[in-house]
Amino acid sequence: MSGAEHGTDASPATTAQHTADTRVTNFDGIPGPTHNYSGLAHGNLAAERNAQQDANPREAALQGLAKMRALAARGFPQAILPPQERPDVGALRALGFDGTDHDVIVAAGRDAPELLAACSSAASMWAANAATISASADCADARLHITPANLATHFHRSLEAATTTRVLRAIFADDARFRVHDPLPTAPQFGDEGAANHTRFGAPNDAGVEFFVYGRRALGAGAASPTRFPARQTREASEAIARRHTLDPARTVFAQQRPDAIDSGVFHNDVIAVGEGTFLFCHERAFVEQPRVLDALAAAVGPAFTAVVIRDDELSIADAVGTYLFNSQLLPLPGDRFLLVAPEECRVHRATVQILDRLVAEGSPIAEVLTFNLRQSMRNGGGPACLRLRVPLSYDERSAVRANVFLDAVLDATLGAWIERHYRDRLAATDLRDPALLDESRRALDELTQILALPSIYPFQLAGA
Ligand code: SUG
Repeated sequence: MSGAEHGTDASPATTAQHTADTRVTNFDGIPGPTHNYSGLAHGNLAAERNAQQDANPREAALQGLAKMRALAARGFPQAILPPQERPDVGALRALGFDGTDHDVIVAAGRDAPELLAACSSAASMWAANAATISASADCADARLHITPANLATHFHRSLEAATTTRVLRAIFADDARFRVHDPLPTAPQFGDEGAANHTRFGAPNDAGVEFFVYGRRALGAGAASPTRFPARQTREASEAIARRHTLDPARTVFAQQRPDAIDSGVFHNDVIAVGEGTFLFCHERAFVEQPRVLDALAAAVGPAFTAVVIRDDELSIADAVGTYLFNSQLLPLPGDRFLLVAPEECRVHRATVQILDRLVAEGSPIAEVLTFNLRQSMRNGGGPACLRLRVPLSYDERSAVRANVFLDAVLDATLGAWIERHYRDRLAATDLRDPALLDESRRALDELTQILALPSIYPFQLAGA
């Protein structure tokens, strides 16, 4: 791989080159100090299975940082999104707990441990659920549009939207270049889980094709819905995002996830499909009327569009969910081929090993596979693709980001030391009742906002403002 192709700090000489220099930056969420397993996500089989196990927040954060470090070292632009303040004392107060912050936590831990668990989740680490991003090249007003996800389906995740909006507005703070919308109304009809159900095809510099995948229609008659597990993304939400992002309807494709796939544990589209450039890698049971969906994508993306579709007899849906093969990242290599960043689980499962070996050997768009141990996140149903939010940024757009969020060797070392200093290496469900955890988290996050050169973004920082 050539340094010129992938160097992060290349400084193009002319303005024309600047605007033609759009590359996807992966913003990875850092698992927060309260990372734990509380079985909060119905229909997410890993999270349900691992409920009440002991977690290791420090290891979770270090595993995430190790992935970022390795990809940055390969020259892929890498940035970070900070964790959120947890436990969310404001949410507990809204539910009737009163007194000092410590009183609130002690009372919730005693009287409603399930509410304390929901308000303590570090789920904002899964940055693919933070927002839907439309590249400026796709938007009529030539700004990069961002809709923070309302995550309306689960209480513990809906708590993320307000801080996520503040964080994204702090990072993408230039109104001439970026438009950070409010989240959609927080109602089941507009359930929105962000980029986990959204894929952008095409070259970063040119108008792309935006592909929205929803689980159900909320209003009016129509498509079947899953019966066992929730369909988290509605078509109405996806359509609203396409409208507010000023996308070209001719370059926007909508598809429904198969209800039986959701009922088998495919709670987001990124558990069964991943796309980048002109390439889609998916399972044959990803979409309702899949051949029609692939035709629509081929027509919109153009003749270079390639889909590699894995058959059920090669890998069952259960094994796709178990290994998270499709929850992989596709990173561009020279020659329109890709590095697939997969969870380590794919290295030990016979069918996924065979599939990946074959795809690399036969010259498919997947040229190389890199796997990572992300087990702390995986036990809650979060693989490599869940942990990152793709943001296509031109040179000028990247320069407009003033926050110190782009990972380089200095930030990497600083974050590593910060994690070691502040994170516990064991967190049991009962530890959430310890009010000291709130103080530890706040200390850590206060320091992190300094490190990242961010303004006040957390409730505890804003309260005194
Ligand atoms: O929303 N897990 C998350 C995992 C999200 C993965 N993201 C993507 N596929 N993009 C969820 O289901 C579990 C938390 C707990 O049970 O403690 C959780 O919220």
